[in-house]
Amino acid sequence: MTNSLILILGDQLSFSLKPLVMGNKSSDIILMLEVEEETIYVKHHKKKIAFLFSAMRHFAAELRDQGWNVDYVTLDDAENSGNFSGEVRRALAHHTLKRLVVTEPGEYRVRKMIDSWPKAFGVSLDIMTDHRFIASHAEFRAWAADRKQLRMEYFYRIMRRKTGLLMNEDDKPEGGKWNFDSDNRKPPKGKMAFPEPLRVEPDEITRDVLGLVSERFSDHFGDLEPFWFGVTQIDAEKAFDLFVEAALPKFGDYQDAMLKDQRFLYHAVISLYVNVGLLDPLSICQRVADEYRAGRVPLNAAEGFIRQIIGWREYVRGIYWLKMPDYLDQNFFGAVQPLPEFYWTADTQMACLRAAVTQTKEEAYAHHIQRLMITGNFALIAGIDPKQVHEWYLAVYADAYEWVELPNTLGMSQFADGGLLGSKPYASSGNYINKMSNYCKSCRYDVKQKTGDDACPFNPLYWDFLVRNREKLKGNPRLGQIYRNWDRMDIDKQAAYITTAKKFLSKIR
Ligand code: FAD
Ligand code: DLZ
Ligand code: SF4
Repeated sequence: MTNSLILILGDQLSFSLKPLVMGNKSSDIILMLEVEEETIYVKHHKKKIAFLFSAMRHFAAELRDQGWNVDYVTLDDAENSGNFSGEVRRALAHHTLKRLVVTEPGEYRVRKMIDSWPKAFGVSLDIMTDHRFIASHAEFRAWAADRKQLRMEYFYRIMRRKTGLLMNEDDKPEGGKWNFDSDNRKPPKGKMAFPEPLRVEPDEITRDVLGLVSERFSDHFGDLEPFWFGVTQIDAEKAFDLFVEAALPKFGDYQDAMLKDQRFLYHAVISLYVNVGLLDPLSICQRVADEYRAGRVPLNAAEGFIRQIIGWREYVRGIYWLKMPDYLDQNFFGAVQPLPEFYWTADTQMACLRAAVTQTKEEAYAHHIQRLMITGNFALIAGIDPKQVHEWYLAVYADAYEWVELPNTLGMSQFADGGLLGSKPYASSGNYINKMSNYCKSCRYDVKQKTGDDACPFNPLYWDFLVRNREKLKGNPRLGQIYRNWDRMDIDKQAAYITTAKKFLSKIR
């Protein structure tokens, strides 16, 4: 093989990458780049930048230990041009190489950039499949091709069969059902003990990165310290072990629960590691299936976890690559309101939103139901421009990369694709939040009040959203009963809902 420049992107920190397995340590050069453009195309949370840079630097050091020749460009390198294209051009010239090898990138934007390089730089380019995913783009396209509705559940069954995870010898799902979601909706009750995710003390490499981030990104959202994320494969595996031992048995039962003083509950807090390659998705699912077979975790927990990874995670990636680039501009409801300032400041009297945003600011983490039913739900029913909502989610979470964030935000949470991902919008009144959390107990608003100045804003906004978008939603069979309830409502009550909603909306605008 000719000598090659092997580019490894920030979310490709896996030793199993095909270019690494196939490359030649004595003749190839690995290129890793810290570039300004990637940090500011949305202004990422400080903790997210620090996590990525430190994980990249640790990975580069491990590659060097393994005997690779690594060209690592730091952000503060005086020659750094600030973007992938400029740095690849510089490296090709500097190392006098004519062949470039990359693993397919996660994001469409980066793919377009890479596709332009052979012509721009006069090199041959080999884009290798990212085998860390279970379904290839071609497989997903083939599955999607002859379907009117692309429901995750059916795709998930194919992934179960393909991987053999939680399958019996006769090719039937373990426990006789594919999905135990209905067992995963217990509200939090009484005194419960919660494990904490692994916290890793920053080492010298991380401390250097923290210095750099604090100096260069002081105007970005979020608290840089305390910084406790793991930054190596070993750290990530320890974090996963801790989750499996301490939280996984209850993961299923309380997946939808929310508590004011418990930020992680029984969630894994591993998405940031999986998404950059420090944990392998299939291996962790195999481990969870083994735990079930050994009788250490119940089926609803094991199935619930595996579904998130080989179901949802693979499915949203498939949707992203199927629908980009048009997907970015979807806005089914024509929502145009700006993102309220409290998404950045947490300065709101709504206790649920205050808690979710404060936690996001401090940890660069919120669990799924906070993202979907608090920040997402509010943006949906308040009519916020879905692109602004998307850019917020992409910036503020340590695990956010467009391929996974966009379908979750624009599709699942904002219904901006008109129902490709979900059969109905995830819109709810305060009642759902009150049932699944303890936020309402300490809120200035009253969740039981439907209208007036003290009413929980989710209550009138919920109806205002449905009424405002009736033309678009009236054909949805899952909303028929809800619209009938509205139509049966006393006209004064209807008017009070709409007036309260409009008054609230004008206040936050
Ligand atoms: P757990 O609840 O413990 O779940 C275990 C794992 O399953 C996660 O680590 C993750 O890898 C996977 N997973 C769970 N749900 C999903 C999902 N819907 N899509 C993809 N993977 C999933 N996840 C991201 O990884 N990056 C994002 O940018 C992202 N943005 C989101 C935006 C919105 C509006 C919503 C509603 C969800 C988003 N999710 C995103 C999905 C989910 O919220 C996170 O994966 C999860 O909260 C991560 O925390 P955890 O590791 O504790 O997950
Ligand atoms: C998100 C991110 C950031 C903040 N910085 C870098 C970087 O400096 N270098 C890098 O290789 N990748 C970075 N990333 C990830 C990329 O933006 C991009 O999301 C992935 O490469 C997916 O295509
Ligand atoms: Fe949120 Fe409404 Fe409950 Fe307050 S009362 S915490 S705004 S759901």
